[in-house]
Amino acid sequence: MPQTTDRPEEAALRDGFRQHSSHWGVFTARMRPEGLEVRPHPGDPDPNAILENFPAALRHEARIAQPMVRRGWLERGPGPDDRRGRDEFVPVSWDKALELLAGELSRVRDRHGAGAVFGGSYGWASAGRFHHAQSQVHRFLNTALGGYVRSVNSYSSGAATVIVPHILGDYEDLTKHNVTWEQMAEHSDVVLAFGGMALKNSMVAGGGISQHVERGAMERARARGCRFVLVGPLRSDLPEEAGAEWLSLRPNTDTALMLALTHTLVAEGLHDRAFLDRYTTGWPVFEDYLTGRSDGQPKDAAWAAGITGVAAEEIVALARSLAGKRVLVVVAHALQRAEHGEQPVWMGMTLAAALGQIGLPGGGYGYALGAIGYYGRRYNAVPVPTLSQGRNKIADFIPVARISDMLLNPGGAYRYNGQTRHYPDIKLVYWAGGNPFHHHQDLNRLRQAFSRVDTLVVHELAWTATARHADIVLPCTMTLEREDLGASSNDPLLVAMHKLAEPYGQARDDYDIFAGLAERMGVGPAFTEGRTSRQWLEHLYERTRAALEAIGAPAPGFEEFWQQGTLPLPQAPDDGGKLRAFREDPEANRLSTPSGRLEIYSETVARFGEADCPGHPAWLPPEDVPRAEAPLVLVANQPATRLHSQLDFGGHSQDSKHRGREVARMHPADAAARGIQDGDVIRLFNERGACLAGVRLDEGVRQGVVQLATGAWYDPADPEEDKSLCVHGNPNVLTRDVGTSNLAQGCTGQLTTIEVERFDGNLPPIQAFRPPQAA
Ligand SMILES: Nc1nc2c(c(=O)[nH]1)N[C@H]1C(S)=C(S)[C@@H](COP(=O)(O)OP(=O)(O)OC[C@H]3O[C@@H](n4cnc5c(=O)[nH]c(N)nc54)[C@H](O)[C@@H]3O)O[C@H]1N2
Ligand SMILES: Nc1nc2c(c(=O)[nH]1)N[C@H]1C(S)=C(S)[C@@H](COP(=O)(O)OP(=O)(O)OC[C@H]3O[C@@H](n4cnc5c(=O)[nH]c(N)nc54)[C@H](O)[C@@H]3O)O[C@H]1N2
Ligand SMILES: [Mo]
Repeated sequence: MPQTTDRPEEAALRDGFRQHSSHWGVFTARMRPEGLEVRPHPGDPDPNAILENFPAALRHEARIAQPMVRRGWLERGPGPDDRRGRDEFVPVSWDKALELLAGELSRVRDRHGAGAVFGGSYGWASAGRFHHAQSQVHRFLNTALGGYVRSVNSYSSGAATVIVPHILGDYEDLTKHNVTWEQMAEHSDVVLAFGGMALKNSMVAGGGISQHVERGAMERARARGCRFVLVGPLRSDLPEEAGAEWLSLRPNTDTALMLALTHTLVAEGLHDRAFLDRYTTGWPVFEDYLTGRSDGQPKDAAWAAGITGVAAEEIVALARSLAGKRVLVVVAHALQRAEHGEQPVWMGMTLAAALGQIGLPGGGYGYALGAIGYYGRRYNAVPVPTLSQGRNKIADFIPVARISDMLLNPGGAYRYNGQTRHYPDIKLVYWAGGNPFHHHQDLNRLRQAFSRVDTLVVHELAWTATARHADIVLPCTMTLEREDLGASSNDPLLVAMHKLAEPYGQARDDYDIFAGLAERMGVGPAFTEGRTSRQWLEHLYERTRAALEAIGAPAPGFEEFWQQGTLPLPQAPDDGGKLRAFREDPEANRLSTPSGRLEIYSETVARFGEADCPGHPAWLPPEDVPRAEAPLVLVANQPATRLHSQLDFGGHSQDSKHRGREVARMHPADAAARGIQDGDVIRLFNERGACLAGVRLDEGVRQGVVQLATGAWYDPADPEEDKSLCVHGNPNVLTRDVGTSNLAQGCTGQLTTIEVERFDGNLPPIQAFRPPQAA
């Protein structure tokens, strides 16, 4: 029996539970004959049900048991081949697989140079800081080849990452060291949330967190009298306890609404002129645009009503109600994952500036607050462990979401952040820790793109569509099968991630796979530095330990930490970061923009001369708008029951499916017009592709909108066919593969236009989780 004096953690550890961590939270678990038993961290006020995907996933047949090589590649050697994703696989030994791959890497390096290898390898992989697949693959390619073509920015925030340095300063300062949940609970009068702050999203945090704090904070703010206004197409984007007013608008029209709110403030003299004068640059140019002096069109409420579908009176009333209040303007990542995604980011900042609250506690601009669990918190006072990736001698890169463009147009020109660049000629693509068949748009085009390379190498723990399209598939362990260190820069706990189970089949750690390859390529010691995995953990831990010791905090040696299972990390004060300091003294604490101020007009951006991203925030009508053949807007947002595509075969994710398919939601009126009933299976389609999904009718979905989360594994009815129907519900067969603009070239996967119909045919089986045929 546990003694009552035990910390709950200690009691749990004594019962055979071991500490571990994941992007969906810290937990303890133990292996039993009946399977894995998982318990969330006892200190977590709002534990995450996504943890429930682990038990069924651990030994699921979707796991990859042994190295495999695609038959066509094995028989005919490297080269472009449209059999990828259609061919059989031949099981091979590890020795054979590593020998083949070491030979192919050397061939490509010697014949074409490291600049012909794409090692961007975008993806979330797993939470441990050492077995971090992306760091491992980059370190390996740097060591073995001298470098690789990388990718920059993210699918999360492709547009924001590029525009924010021009207009506000450091992106991390804005997202990770700014307005916190604590400040909101205590100070905000109004939270105006564009795209909301759904609790399902903040349940996830890269590197893992021990406490999910969002739910309590919104409750406390509301109890104090804070008003929440949700702007967006789905009522569920703010939790019930926020008690939010729901302002439903047409997707991708927020910039027009923000302009009209600002217009009303200016027209009625309610904007904060003193703030604009002291802290911003370029307001007069923008004001000419806002009032219509420069283009003849005032961006007033009547104008915006026609674009957004929100009544003019409602816009005016909202604007008036904001003036003089401690307002926090929140803009979700989702808004910038769309055509002209730079504009809502820029206009959100401009609206917040006009309200004059930037830099005050609980006020100003909370870009992406609530999107991920590590935003809106205090920063740790000590660095967390990270693996060095070495030096990449290849300067070439692509904006991450331009992967298909790159593979389909070697040498082709494109614009990015003021430059004209050219796509490299890629022969070999190496992926470890990501799933392009989850994250990329227009999957039928991606299939074509992957058919152009000589060789596609994938390390995976399960048979994702990406693994199925590879030439060489190397099975890796999942996090539960190895030791690691779990930590995030904004969570006060370092976690000793203990091994909970033996590797599945012949799976190996990414590190061991790369160490074996490095040895065969004559660079073994340079890659491993002579360390075992355990020795690496001790080595990486030391940096954090030394930093703790330096500030006089408890700094146990590795063994003690490892037995203890967790180590508290001190945090920096909740001081509002650079924006607070800037407000207090804009001369001493200049922002890192060219002017040192918030740039409402940017000379730099104007000089780039892009029609799709002018020198100040502007309403730019999107190309992809509802029309006769595609009258509905698809919102392809983040899934509640898993992280992206990870462990879609796990219990919690599977429980959320309907007749085995992902569930879409639509308004009852749109359904009735198409003879669709709750619980039917529907076909969603447009000129790029089609997929099936179960359907739920929901009045919390704006009319004209269909919501289908990402993450159902791509499952073509007939892989031999081009544009085959995805029978499972992956929305990326429908989305468009175009950049946000010539400025950022970010991902635009959140929205597209579609039609839907009831599916009355025989329901094709779900095959995505069955291992492919082995020869
Ligand atoms: N339409 C549309 N598309 C989107 C989005 C959207 O809003 N709409 N959102 C985008 C966003 S924000 C993101 S971040 C991306 C996410 O895209 P990804 O990060 O690519 O998605 P994940 O499913 O997390 O892929 C991680 C993969 O790593 C594997 N993995 C886990 N652990 C390990 C490991 O230790 N080693 C190796 N080798 N592999 C491992 C998992 O099995 C999984 O297949 O998707 C983007 N795509
Ligand atoms: N459970 C879970 N949580 C996650 C993830 C996950 O896979 N699962 N992924 C994580 C990752 S990597 C990221 S980057 C973040 C992403 O964070 P976000 O991009 O913010 O998350 P989404 O759920 O894609 O979108 C949030 C909401 O924005 C709304 N929206 C879409 N278009 C518009 C629009 O034009 N205007 C307005 N006003 N609203 C719009 C949609 O209704 C949608 O539900 O989420 C993280 N959190
Ligand atoms: Mo993301």
